[in-house]
Amino acid sequence: MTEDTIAAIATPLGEGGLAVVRLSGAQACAVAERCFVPLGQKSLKPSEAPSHTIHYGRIEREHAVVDEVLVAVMRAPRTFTREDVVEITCHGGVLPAKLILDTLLAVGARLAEPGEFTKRAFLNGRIDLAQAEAVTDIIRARTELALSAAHEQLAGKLSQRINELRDELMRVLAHLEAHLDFPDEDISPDTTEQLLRRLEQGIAFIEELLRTAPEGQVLRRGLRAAIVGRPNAGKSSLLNQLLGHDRAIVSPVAGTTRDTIEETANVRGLPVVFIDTAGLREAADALEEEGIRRSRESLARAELVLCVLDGSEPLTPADSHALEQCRDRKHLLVRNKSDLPLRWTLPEETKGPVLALSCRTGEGIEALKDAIRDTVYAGGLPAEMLQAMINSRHQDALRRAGEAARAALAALRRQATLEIVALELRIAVNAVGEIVGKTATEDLLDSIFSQFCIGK
Ligand SMILES: Nc1nc2c(ncn2[C@@H]2O[C@H](COP(=O)(O)OP(=O)(O)OP(=O)(O)O)[C@@H](O)[C@H]2O)c(=O)[nH]1
Ligand SMILES: [Mg+2]
Repeated sequence: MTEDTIAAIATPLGEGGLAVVRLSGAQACAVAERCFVPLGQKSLKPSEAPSHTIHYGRIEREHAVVDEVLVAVMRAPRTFTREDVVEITCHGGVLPAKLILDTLLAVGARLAEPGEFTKRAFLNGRIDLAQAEAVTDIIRARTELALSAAHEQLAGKLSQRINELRDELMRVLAHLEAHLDFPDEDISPDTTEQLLRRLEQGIAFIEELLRTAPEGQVLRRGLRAAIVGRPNAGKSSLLNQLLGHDRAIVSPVAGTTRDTIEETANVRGLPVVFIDTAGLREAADALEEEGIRRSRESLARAELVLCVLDGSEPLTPADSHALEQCRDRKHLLVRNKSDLPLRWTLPEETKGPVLALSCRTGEGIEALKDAIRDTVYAGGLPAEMLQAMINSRHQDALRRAGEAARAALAALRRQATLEIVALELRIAVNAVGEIVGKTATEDLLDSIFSQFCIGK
């Protein structure tokens, strides 16, 4: 199938040292050749250049110089897209890259759609769908842990598990279908027993993968942690400590923070979005009232609540109110100002440990970071599952697969006709296949690749 040759700027728009314009397709070398003039002693025309070599020269358009460049020539199939790829490295800055792109479009290339290079890598069988998604995860990773998880996915760790699961379900299905072809032969009780066991194992594995979803989500988009408590408890001081710089205003005036402040920090490899909020109390004016309303909103949306109490003063009704607000939420109780004498103990009914710390001296902050990490990994995910953290699309597909597989299991147990069992099992196999793109509709592909940036 002859596809057109696509081109796009692969680096962010803006001033920089270098920029890269990328070409991919059967005509990549021919298109580059129409505007590239080799200059170096050993520089060659792209069509004559051996694969994986770099050539110095100029891009020209109608005999006018566009920019001085290096051209990398990479021939199929050892390229990202498995097609011929030419990468033109030019001076950084908005104009050089844009003018080179315009020139390439004028001499026969087509502007690439978002994600089209990666889509070609997928369509040409170089990577599967889960690996293609890992490319976006790598680009968007905000911590090293998130990055290494994305690299595992790109390397195929998740795909391998998904393929094993699908193969296993397929084998059960093949067995059933063989029986469907010979309806006179009854399926033996032994065989049924074996099929039941294999289905149960498949379902257990689906459930294990589903349990990685929360961790996967946290790594991809960060954990939302709201810092709440009464005015002056030290919420803004805690935010600043966790971020490592003075982001929020701190003052002895109760009601200093009026608006919510969001900032992301790297906590033991997890991206955590901390939200400092206005102190919870009876509002003194309309402005504070709005601030408190926003605090409550943040509290409602947070996945973790850090409830800050001031250890140096007796608890007030406002503290009890804050404690009440987070009782049914995943939360950590923080007793701040441990550099001052402790003036209270918590009532019996307040469950969970209290982390003592001081935002003034920094004492206890590291322990709090450990505690935040533990709230995410408290489920005790086995280490090998960290290599296979699913995203929400995988989660949706696995839920459907699990449902169908359970229906198949139930049908087999109650000795329903094998057609029904096979029907459910086929739904499960297809749903699992969606994850790696073995059964992917055009719509699904569009929705995945349209989320990519142009040039990737
Ligand atoms: N001694 C001591 N003082 C602290 C500590 N943490 C905060 N403070 C002081 O407590 C006061 C209030 O701190 P903030 O961080 O502004 O408190 P807040 O909870 O954000 O207050 P609002 O924004 O008004 O709700 C400031 O004067 C801080 O310097 C601490 O660990 N020890
Ligand atoms: Mg504050």
